[in-house]
Amino acid sequence: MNRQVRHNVRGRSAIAMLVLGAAMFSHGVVVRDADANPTPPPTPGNAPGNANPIAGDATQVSRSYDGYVWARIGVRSLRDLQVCEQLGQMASCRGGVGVEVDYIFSPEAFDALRQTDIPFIIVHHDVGRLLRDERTEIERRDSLRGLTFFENYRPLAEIHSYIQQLAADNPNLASTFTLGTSPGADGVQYNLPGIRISSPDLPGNPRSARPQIFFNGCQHAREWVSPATVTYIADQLLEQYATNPRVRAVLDNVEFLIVPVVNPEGYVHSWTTDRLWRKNRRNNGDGTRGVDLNRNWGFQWGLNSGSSAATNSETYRGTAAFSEVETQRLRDFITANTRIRAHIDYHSFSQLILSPWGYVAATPTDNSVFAELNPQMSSAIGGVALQTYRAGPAGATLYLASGIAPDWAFGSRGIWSWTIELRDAGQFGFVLPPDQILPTGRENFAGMLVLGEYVAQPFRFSFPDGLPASGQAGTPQTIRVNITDNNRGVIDPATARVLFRTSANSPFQSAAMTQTGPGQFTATLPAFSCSTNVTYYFEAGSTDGRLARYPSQAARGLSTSLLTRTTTGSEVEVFFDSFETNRGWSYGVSGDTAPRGIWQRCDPEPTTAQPGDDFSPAGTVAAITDCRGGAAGDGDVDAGVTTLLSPAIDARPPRGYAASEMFVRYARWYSNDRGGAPNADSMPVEISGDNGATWVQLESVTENLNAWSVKTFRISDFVTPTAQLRLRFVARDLATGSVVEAGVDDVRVFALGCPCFADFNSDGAVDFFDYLDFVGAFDTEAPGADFNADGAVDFFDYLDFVTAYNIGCD
Ligand code: 0X9
Ligand code: ZN
Repeated sequence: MNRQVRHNVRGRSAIAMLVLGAAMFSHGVVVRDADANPTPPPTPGNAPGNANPIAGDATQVSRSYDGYVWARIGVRSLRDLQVCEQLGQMASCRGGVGVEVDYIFSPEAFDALRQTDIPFIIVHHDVGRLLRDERTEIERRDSLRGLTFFENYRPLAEIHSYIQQLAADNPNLASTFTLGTSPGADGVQYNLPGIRISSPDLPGNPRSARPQIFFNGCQHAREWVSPATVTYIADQLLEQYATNPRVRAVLDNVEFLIVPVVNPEGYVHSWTTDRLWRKNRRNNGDGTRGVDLNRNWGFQWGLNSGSSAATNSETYRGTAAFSEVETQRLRDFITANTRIRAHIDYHSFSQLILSPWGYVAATPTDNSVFAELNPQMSSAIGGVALQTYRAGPAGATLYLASGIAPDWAFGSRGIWSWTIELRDAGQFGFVLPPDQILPTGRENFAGMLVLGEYVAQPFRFSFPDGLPASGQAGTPQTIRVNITDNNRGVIDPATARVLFRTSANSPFQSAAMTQTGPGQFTATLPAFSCSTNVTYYFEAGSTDGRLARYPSQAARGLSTSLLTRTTTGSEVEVFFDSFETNRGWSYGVSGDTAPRGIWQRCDPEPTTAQPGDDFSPAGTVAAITDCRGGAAGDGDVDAGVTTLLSPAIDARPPRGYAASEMFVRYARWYSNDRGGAPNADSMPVEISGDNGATWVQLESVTENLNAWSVKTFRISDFVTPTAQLRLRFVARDLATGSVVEAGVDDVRVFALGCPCFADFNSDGAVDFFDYLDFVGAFDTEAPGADFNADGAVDFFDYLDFVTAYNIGCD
């Protein structure tokens, strides 16, 4: 039905299309190639002018989208998606249930959509008009005097001659190369030229040894800003080499390989015939055309989640991995150039930076480079014209797509590889006005420079224990750092250091790292006072004077390029019981069913299942399920449960620590693997915030350490830390014949936070009510008014309180 509808529309607007076609020819937008090259298709290797747009397919007419509606669908269900797939053509980089997806509908299909209850908004009422307006604007710009290359969209031949010219103008820095040719379905041999850019040889640093970065544009024909952007990047690398020290430093250490159009036949088709064409032009032999090149790569190729086996689909993956000449040429090129370390495949639209994986909603096992660079590229791009480019793993951030270029590059070749979706965020989509080419190019030049600087730098950093997000007040913190060669890096160990500061206005201070082995260092952050926010980064220099940093853009003032660490207070104890005295625990409660092995407070005698000593360093007593020794099964829990129940504990944050987190910690012993029916039982440990009315499980102990083990829990993860907190340990022998021995010692409740004594009423805020409360306490000489804790309530308490109050707390 869909096809039928489209056919009718095509028939109805044939005249309009002829007019449009004639207009195109007479204005010379497309025809320039054909004029220059009117007869047979050019031969392989003949880069510019190789695109004869109308050769080989006499039946082509420009496809009209007159009256077609571009709508943004709120896809609520798979059913909504199926209906839209039936009726329209996806015009979106986003897809899936629960998100907005753009579709283009013929007038008839749009009527049908309106009959459904599927929610949508109209983005453009008449796509045909949008495309005509675009064409008019391109032609108007073409007729302007003094228009620069990047102020207009350019047909294939112009892009190719432009990179030829760039190379010719910059012979020391640039040369062209080709991936070979790709025979078009239209009979034209399309060349796949690219440009190679790097500084001339330097002493000890020949071009031929530098790591390479590969950029390609235009896997998808209609995404015109993509080839424009990568051509702009080539242009600006050459343009800025002499004046921009960052560009020069990158070109001194990296070689760029840039191929603007990897789907040339599709690109030409989008100029001459169907502006919204996506795939290549493969004749599928069933009346349909085109394979989606970005579903044809040989890594996780062929998954139905993320590609289609249907030839008429926009994401048709082809008959086999690398079935298409275009992807074969790319594969062979990447495989042959073993120095390629990084790659970006530029697309439009949606403003996204997408790292692997695309075929699954997961990150690779080693995601470190992507985790470091994604946010830095995003903020570098955002810093140029305040455009948001969200960054993340492709499958999880956007939608699943299998057989895509970056998955193959990273998964099969270990190349750090991204998809970047360029402008815009959905207003014009693929039909991005030409005045946005330059801004898109500029912001993406800044983004790719982050990658260039990363590949150029002499070292990579890694952290075997991870990076701390917090540290304790008053205690220096040591971090293990591994520094390995990234690009000809020979480390000068004296230069390895950590830099830190505690306020954005103060300069960074630094501390030298200590070398502990080859490529192994430790960095130590000094002690900070409670609640200090520390920002820091790492740096190391090579013997040839180059610096590497982690995060790599740390010195460039990007907010995403500094590590942060908060400083927490030390533990402030509010309850501690080592069981040396009787603090009111219940050793067995009513309702318990075990006849033997009941909890006791005692100095335990050893068995193979029971400790011979308590846990406390000083002291001898613990809570134990029957302290008697002997054989393993002597005095163990038998035939039921026995409960150790705490008294009510005041677990509220202490005065001055209202904003703290409260924790409970205990040492416990558990053994259930020493006799018959081993591992058949478990010991629930539960917590109550309401004096035992209701209980929440902290843990269910099954590990048979046959040793004391210390456990810590944040109370608020389970219950509110109230004045009536209770704990219970339920030792059970439910399986017949198993040996169960349990013990508990050194139960502690403590606060972790930064003291805030000015918060006199302990409501978590320092405000005028604290002042009133203090003055009230002071006037009545209440004990709390002894603010400096010197035993007397006097004027010095008042002064100290006012000082603390004026400083306030974070
Ligand atoms: O679908 C694609 O190939 C890319 N989007 S586009 O609209 N330019 O065609 C995105 C591929 C990124 N990878 C995943 N989404 N998994
Ligand atoms: Zn694309």
